[in-house]
Amino acid sequence: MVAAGEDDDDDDGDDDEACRACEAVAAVEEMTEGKVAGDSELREAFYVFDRDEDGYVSAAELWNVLRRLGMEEGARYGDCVRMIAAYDGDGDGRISFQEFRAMMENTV
Ligand SMILES: [Ca+2]
Ligand SMILES: [Ca+2]
Repeated sequence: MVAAGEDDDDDDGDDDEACRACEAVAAVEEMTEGKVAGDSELREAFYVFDRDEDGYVSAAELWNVLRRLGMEEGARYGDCVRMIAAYDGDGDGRISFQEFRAMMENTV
């Protein structure tokens, strides 16, 4: 038996959020020229996002970078918050380098 409402769920959001995350990943891939990035390349990309160099990428930092990359349409602040939340393994509201690396490895 198929649960009612399944279609509604599919229409509603998860794909969309994955797509937004892909934009961030695509931006990083562009920086690393589409290669599978090594640790040092990932770290470079990470510091592009980590504007204040505190070792974490916040939603505001992600938002800033995506806008600078010309993704104003796709990157609203609320979307960045959700993107961060999707990969924020320890729930502190920001992306550490380890979480960033996991994000890249998951989406590529
Ligand atoms: Ca930061
Ligand atoms: Ca975190």
